[in-house]
Amino acid sequence: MVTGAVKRHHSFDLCALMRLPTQLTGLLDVVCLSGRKVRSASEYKGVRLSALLDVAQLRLPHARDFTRAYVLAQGADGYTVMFSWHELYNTPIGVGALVVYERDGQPLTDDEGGIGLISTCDLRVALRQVRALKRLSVHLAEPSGRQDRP
Ligand SMILES: Nc1nc2c(c(=O)[nH]1)N[C@H]1C(S)=C(S)[C@@H](COP(=O)(O)O)O[C@H]1N2
Ligand SMILES: [Mo]
Repeated sequence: MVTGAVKRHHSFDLCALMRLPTQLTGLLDVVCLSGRKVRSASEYKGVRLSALLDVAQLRLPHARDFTRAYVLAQGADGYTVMFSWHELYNTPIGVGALVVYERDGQPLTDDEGGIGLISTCDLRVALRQVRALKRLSVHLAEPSGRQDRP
């Protein structure tokens, strides 16, 4: 489930997720870009996306390459959203970026894949909500006209 530029290609099933420190969202309106409210949930339960990355550990050619690292989160249907390392570790977005497995005290339905992702601090939450989360992959953005370092 966590692949790419990481030291440990780690697969988190529901049990493994439940062993990590949990976080609850509180009341959350899931609104699409159009302003349409997809749903209103009183609570999601999950773990921080950054906690999963901490377990997998970034694999970087140079220590400072985390500055150009980003994560793609992909659903079973291919729907993909992106988070930068900075967002996750250096802005409030990271505090609210959760891999979730429960909504309103109930496990996510099979249709939702049992595991999802939600970015609760986004202005419009529905866009970076991934149903049926299948894969997190870590990448390094390639700067154009890059000079070789000594
Ligand atoms: N896997 C997956 N997640 C997705 C989408 C999708 O097409 N596939 N669409 C997004 C969009 S645009 C919206 S508005 C919400 C819709 O939420 P729902 O499908 O949980 O009702 O899901 C988001 N997450
Ligand atoms: Mo949407």
